[in-house]
Amino acid sequence: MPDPTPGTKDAWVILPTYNEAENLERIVAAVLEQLPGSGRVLVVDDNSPDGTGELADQLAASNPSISVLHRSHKEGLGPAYLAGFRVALDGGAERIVEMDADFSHDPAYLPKLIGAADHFDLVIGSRYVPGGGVTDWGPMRRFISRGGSSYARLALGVPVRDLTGGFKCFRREVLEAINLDTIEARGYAFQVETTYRAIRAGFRVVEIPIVFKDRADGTSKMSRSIVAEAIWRVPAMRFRRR
Ligand SMILES: Nc1nc2c(ncn2[C@@H]2O[C@H](COP(=O)(O)OP(=O)(O)OP(=O)(O)O)[C@@H](O)[C@H]2O)c(=O)[nH]1
Ligand SMILES: [Mg+2]
Repeated sequence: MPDPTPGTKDAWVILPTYNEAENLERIVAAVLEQLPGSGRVLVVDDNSPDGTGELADQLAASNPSISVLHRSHKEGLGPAYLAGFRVALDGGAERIVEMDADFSHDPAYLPKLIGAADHFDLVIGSRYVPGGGVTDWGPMRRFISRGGSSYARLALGVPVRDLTGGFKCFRREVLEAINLDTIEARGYAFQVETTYRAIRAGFRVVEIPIVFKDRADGTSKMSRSIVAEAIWRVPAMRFRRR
């Protein structure tokens, strides 16, 4: 039977944070504003030196829709999301959203992203389909991002245009099926790997256009090692036995 109202299944938005004190309170509020009453925000903080974790605790103390997962040290986005996925699945989440905490991913897209998961198993907010894009990035960053997505698409032989993006909504069945325990990727490769595994497992994947904005506050955690990891890990995924 179809859902009575689209996009109202229990949705958890996971916000990984490392030194996002300048953004946290505003991003959490902006996310909750876009979610139905049953929606939740889970902040996954890797012991940020700037106090993001304590700030998140304060927000959680005053709002039952907010929870915080504290991890002892910075390990990259992948392990933070994996820990967050497990908490969300244990908590009964039906839809699990990945999203940056730095306003690069506009919370206004959330209803569309989550709503599309009524008809698809994985919804990708995509910079590289018609209507999507990137603002504020210089030519080098654009080149790395576009080149990275094309590289991954060709190496894996899948039709997805934006494989490295991190604004995605999974139905819980996907995360239950793709064996989270064997995902080791930490950076962009993590985004590629979750999408690739979903496709290989036969799930329906769709891209909906988003315009990605450069962060206005706080500092980037993008590094050469994150790019390097993606370069070797992505082709390795294809040859890995399931
Ligand atoms: N928990 C946790 N969060 C992280 C880690 N690395 C990055 N993040 C968060 O993941 C999100 C994306 O990281 P960014 O630093 O914005 O990376 P990016 O979007 O590739 O880089 P910019 O566009 O330059 O901001 C942000 O919310 C970060 O705070 C990490 O090691 N642990
Ligand atoms: Mg960012």
